[in-house]
Amino acid sequence: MSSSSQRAQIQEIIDTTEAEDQSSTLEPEVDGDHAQDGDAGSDKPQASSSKSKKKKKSKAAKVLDAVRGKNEIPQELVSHVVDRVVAEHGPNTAASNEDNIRLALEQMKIMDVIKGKSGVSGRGKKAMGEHKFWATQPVPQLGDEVPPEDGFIEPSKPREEVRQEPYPLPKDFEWSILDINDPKQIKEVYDLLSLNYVEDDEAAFRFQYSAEFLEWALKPPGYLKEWHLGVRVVSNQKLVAFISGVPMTLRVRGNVFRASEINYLCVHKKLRSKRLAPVLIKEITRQVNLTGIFQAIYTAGVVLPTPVSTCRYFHRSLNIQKLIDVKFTYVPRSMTLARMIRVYKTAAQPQLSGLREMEDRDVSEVADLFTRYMQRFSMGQVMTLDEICHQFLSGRGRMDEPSEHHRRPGQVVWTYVVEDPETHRITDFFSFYSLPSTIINHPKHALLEAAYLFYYASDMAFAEDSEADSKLKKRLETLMGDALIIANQAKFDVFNALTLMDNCGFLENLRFGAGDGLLNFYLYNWRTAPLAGVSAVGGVEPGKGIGVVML
Ligand code: MYA
Repeated sequence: MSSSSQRAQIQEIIDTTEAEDQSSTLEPEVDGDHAQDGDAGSDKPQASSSKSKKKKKSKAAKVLDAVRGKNEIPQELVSHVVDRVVAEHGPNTAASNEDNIRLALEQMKIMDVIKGKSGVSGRGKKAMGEHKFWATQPVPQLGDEVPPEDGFIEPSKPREEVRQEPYPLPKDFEWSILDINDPKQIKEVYDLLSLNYVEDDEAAFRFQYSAEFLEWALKPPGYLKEWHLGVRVVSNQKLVAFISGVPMTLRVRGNVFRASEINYLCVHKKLRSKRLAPVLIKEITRQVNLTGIFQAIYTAGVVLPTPVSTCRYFHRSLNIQKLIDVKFTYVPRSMTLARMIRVYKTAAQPQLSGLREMEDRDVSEVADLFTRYMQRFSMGQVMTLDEICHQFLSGRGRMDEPSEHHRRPGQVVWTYVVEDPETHRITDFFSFYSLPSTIINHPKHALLEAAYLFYYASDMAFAEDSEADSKLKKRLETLMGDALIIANQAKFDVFNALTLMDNCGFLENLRFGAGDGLLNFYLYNWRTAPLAGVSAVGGVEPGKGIGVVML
């Protein structure tokens, strides 16, 4: 980026922050002026909902033509749905009428665009010229051809050629390297994220990463404190923006390299749309480059140039009554609440014999199983023993304090192994982590307790007979069935999983439902052909392109 365009960006931040400065604090507040600033969200529902309604109307008007015009629902899709409906409900229902089905599909498509899940021209893409920042970065640009070979986009530089001084911030702001070992500073990150981090489209739920979770996620072996980067207001030292990276080894198809996993990019709601995010991204890139690393992986709900894969969230309801109360789910017309509760009830105890919590003594066997299993996927994380230990054990919570409902104080990750009762070998393992969401402005419930499927493996994948595939599918179904039982015992309300790894094979039978949310995977400064996520790519089945789970 040229220094003059960079100056223009900084100027934009200076202009807006001068206004902020007069109010001296940066607490979120909603007022008319603020809404006109293009603030992306607010704590007060009236302001944000009236704003999003405005957006919805104009989008809806644009989209009707697109959906009804050349983007018609294909006849094959309509026929396929008719066949499914007839098979399930018989031929003589209103639901099996072809016109009704076409109309319903059109409405679903319109709703997708209105909710921002897809753009008029596809998946929320902006025209390339509109990505002023991303157009300058070493990432594949939207519409680029599939690369003939994998490799970097820009070559690595020697340390002395990497920019030595931090990128400038407006005069009222300063960079701050956060010390995650200091409980006060981790609490500051927690406070920033819990009020300003990712929300759903309707601003009903917002991720609430706990301080213990952040400590676990931000301190894997070899972490660098310089990659925990904050922006503070000079006058009162308030933390108003954050971005982080952690080191990891990534395999993309046949190439293995050191990379940075970038996460928790967050700008305070009052400083949105001021082009601060690009400055944070450039500064973390500089910090990462200074350590000799030039590649990164990151995920986002938004479509940027250019996803290497896209996965869909699936949700397995556990606490039906609460999920209905908070409108996370609803009782379908064909069901009653009582029946729904019955259908989603999990068994009282796990089913697999030999299932137990992972312990320190299991690390090398789990590492071996993990490494072999991850070869199934086009892209995966390569982990050392220390990393296995960190990812699966260090977030177990305080071992010396009593646990309640299968949850220790401070526990963020649950890892279970299956020990063969005869050979005592570890044949399988699974893990999930706790990531609750604040339920915004709900009179009764404050927190949605969500478990997210993390890594797993089964040695059934290495069976050599012709039945191996279906045996693995069955085994994973049982294994994940037990994960659901444990999550239910630990009082999670919902269990979430993405369409990655081998997940697509068990989601439906275990009664996961497709969610609204898509998660895009990105690689920085690395070119490779698209990887199978929500859909199959080049003969690779859905999910099997992605073997990296980002926290
Ligand atoms: S994903 C989670 C992101 N966080 C949230 O969604 C929390 C709530 N939202 C916010 O805090 C703000 O809206 C954020 C943007 C901070 C997201 N990733 O400052 P702006 C581009 C990348 O005016 P704001 C996660 O943590 C946008 O397209 N870029 O916007 C992974 C535009 O560029 P362009 C994003 O709304 C992060 C520009 O920023 C994202 O005030 C991976 C606008 O800037 C996004 N999620 O702030 C980061 N959202 O004009 C990349 C918007 O070109 C890492 N933008 O379209 C890259 C690798 C770096 C290391 C490399 C090492 C080798």
